[in-house]
Amino acid sequence: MRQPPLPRFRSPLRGPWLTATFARVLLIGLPAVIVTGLLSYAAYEPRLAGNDTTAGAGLLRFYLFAWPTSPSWIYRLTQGIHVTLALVLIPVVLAKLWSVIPRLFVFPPVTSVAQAVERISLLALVGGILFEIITGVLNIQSDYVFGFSFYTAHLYGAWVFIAGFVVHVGIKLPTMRRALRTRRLRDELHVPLEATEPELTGLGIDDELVPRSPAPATMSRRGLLAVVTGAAALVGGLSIGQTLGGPLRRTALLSPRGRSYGTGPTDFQVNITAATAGVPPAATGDAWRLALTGPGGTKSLSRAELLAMPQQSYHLPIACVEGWSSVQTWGGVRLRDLAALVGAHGQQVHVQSIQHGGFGSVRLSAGQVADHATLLALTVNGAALTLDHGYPARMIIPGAPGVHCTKWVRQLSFEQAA
Ligand SMILES: Nc1nc2c(c(=O)[nH]1)N[C@H]1C(S)=C(S)[C@@H](COP(=O)(O)O)O[C@H]1N2
Ligand SMILES: [Mo]
Repeated sequence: MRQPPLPRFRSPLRGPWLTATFARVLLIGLPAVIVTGLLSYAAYEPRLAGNDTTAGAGLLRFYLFAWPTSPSWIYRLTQGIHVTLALVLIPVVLAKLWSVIPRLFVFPPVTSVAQAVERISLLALVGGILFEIITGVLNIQSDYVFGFSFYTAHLYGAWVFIAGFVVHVGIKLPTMRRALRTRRLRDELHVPLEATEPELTGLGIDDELVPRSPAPATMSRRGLLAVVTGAAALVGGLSIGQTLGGPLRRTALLSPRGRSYGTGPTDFQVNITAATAGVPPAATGDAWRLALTGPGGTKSLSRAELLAMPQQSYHLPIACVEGWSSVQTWGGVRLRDLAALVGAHGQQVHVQSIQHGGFGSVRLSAGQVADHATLLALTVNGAALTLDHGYPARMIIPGAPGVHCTKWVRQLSFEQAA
């Protein structure tokens, strides 16, 4: 017989129904976070050389499909959901962890093989989700404080978490459903503090969550649910503005890149400034030339020559992995027109920036090169690009993650699609 929890966990609110109530929210929300997260990985076009530098990823470097260029807001949507929903769910995750704390202290910890599997899956689940929350939040706060790559870490962490999540749901789904049948949420919302009693035991559902010697309630169950819901709504409310953009950007108080930047036509956020990227101002001056290479040879174009080519303009978003996005009107030359100048048709491209390292190099798929709206942008909102937004020229690719919209482009090498 397993020992019930230690007496120090005395909150009368803990119990299988409460845990199952949080679980139900996570069961709906977390799969959406997982799917949009895996889509975000796919959006990086990891099969193109150099785009995914995850060391030793092996099977984890999966390839889903060529990331589409249409609709142009696709990554803005998937990554907006990924970041905002994950942030909103943090209070629910913490509340659910709090509700099951006594389980961590049950002794002996393991009495059967099935239980050993459950315990290990819990380790992956809890460790994985805490790791993903910490790396994710630090990333959107632009604090790349760890000594490893965020992408690598968040991807490995995701697979550990997903494995734990799948096993946990498989084991616990029946328990959750039985526990949810023990009370109705609607009824519970009418129970005031004075009438708040511990959940019933002896129903054969997770008795160890219910305290043996409960303390008097200091908060009703509906009060706790209101606090958690309120916290989730607050986090969501202070974050969503960074994805929606426009005037709402000012409300994104939790997002460092979510607020306004500069004035005039180029008043929108800058991810990494030219100074931070180590782009020497001289390299972007009048001597700058764009180098093109392709099967038909090489070409070198000045900014004036680029401006003399047919110009297109499109209203397209930059959608960063960090969750923020901004939609601007970009003007410039079609990438496929540049490809044609060096005899490239149906080829992919290696984009290189003046910036060395960092996000200064990316490969775009043949589909991205061929899209009519993929631009080498020279202007934004009718004005010349500013240095921090990528002057003399930057990539703008519909539907792609912001990180592929390389700034300070110096070379475009068209190559045979892999
Ligand atoms: N050369 C270079 N290009 C870059 C980056 C960079 O650091 N270096 N940052 C990328 C990222 S992560 C994003 S989200 C967008 C942001 O564009 P913005 O700074 O104009 O808002 O630029 C992309 N292009
Ligand atoms: Mo980004």
